[in-house]
Amino acid sequence: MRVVLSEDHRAQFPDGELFDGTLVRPFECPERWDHVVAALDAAGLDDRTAPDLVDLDRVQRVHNPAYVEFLADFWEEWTASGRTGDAIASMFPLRGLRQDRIPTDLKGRLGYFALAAETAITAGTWRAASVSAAIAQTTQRLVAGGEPVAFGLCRPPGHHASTDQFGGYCFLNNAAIAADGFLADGAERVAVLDVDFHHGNGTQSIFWERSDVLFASLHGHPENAFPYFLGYADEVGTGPGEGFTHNYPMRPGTAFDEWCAALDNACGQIADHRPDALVVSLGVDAFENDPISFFSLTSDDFTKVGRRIGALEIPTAYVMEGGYAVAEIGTNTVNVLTGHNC
Ligand code: SP5
Ligand code: ZN
Repeated sequence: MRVVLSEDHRAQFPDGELFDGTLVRPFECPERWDHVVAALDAAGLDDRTAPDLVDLDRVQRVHNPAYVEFLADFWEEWTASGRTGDAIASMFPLRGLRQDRIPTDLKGRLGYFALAAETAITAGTWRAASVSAAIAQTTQRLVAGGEPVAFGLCRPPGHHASTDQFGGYCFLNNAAIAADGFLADGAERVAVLDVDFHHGNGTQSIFWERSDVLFASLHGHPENAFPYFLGYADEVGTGPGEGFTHNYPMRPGTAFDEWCAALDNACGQIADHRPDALVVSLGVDAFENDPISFFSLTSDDFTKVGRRIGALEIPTAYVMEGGYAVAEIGTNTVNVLTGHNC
């Protein structure tokens, strides 16, 4: 299996994550990547490829150009204004406020484009996020070019990022960029399966009105879990997209039997869609010991997850999303990938 990765992810590591009233060391940290690479090594998955340069025209098929420009230019403007610390949004265009005006002031623009306050922008954010998107693009291209399956070790993750919002540790929606890339390369139908513990609100919103990209997500119920305001079972898409979004919210303590029944349903819906390609948002934070999540999948369960996805026999691009039990993230991720091929 081809693996696409880059050391440039290290540029994304803010000083802190806003958590329970204090700044804690970010859960989404560079060692996550190191543990995945170590597990890939141990499993003999050593066919490594560096990403091509990011294709920004394709990124802007998914993301608002003003948002991409904001991310690319933000840090220079932030430091030019005399600030030295990371940027954390604290005011958002919420209920009762104007959403049709983008402020000129930098903190106003920061809040306009932010989804959540836990995710800081730091000096290397654009570098890491744009290379992460490039990894998704290269992974997609390998699969479009005939590889049956490939893995993009994206960091930072992407599935919470919408067309014009960052948050949930995400800036550019790697999975959506890969899915759209397949369409740009001639696919008629694509599916995105999101097995990260958190609802893929960004991916859902990007494809909400479209019938060519089916989106299915298994996640902690929004009444109980981040991102809180999307991911209910009655969200099914709208207009031509109606019936092409499928949500499986599950309650605290959900174990593999229930989770896997949802996966089987989602896989059936994906098979019925007859996609030319599949993108998997591969978060492994459904793991029992994940520090910010509440499902109880075991490391062995992840092998069964990969086996079920592989049984679909659809050309598949895996992109890394979450997973914060750092010591086990590698084993859990590689178990999915090795399960896929057996
Ligand atoms: C890509 C991804 O997995 N993003 C997740 C973002 C979650 N950010 C908010 C974390 C808040 C965790 N609160 C959980 C309390 C546990 N006791
Ligand atoms: Zn997650």
